Amino acid sequence: MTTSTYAIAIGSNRRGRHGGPAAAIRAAIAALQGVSAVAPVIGSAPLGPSLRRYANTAVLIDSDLSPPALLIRLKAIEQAFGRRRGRRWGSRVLDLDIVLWSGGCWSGPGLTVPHISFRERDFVLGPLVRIAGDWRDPVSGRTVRHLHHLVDRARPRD
Ligand code: PH2
Ligand code: MG
Ligand code: MG
Repeated sequence: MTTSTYAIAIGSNRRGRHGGPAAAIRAAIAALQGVSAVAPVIGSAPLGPSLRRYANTAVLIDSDLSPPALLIRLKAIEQAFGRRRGRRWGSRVLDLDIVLWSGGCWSGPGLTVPHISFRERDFVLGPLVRIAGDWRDPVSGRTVRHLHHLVDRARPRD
């Protein structure tokens, strides 16, 4: 199978065996294979019920795996970091989400690529634009740079 590229969003808002959220993210990047680009780590306000702030970033990885095979790997890493199953959007030691795949779209049980809500999420697009601004979302036809511009402009400011 030919190698493809994935954009992976990484988030953490709970201490785990590696330390706080930023340390968990650094350790997760070290655990991933084929990393070709790493975005800066940002702090972000929680979206959803959790009260703890998140650390977020994004990476690009080259991989021969299909989207569902990669998802199995990502879930194994999440579990090795101490992630527990729990409330949807509850606080978590590590969240690894497939955002984009160079192969385009994938839809199967428990996995939709591109990620269904990445277009509205500043905490995904902010880091991602630093490493993949020209990547074109196959669903909307817009580049990551354009999508980031749209959420950034929509964000309320005081
Ligand atoms: N992830 C969620 C829900 N809410 N909020 C922020 N700021 N960052 C996240 O990574 C995040 C979230 C579900 O995966
Ligand atoms: Mg997520
Ligand atoms: Mg996830």
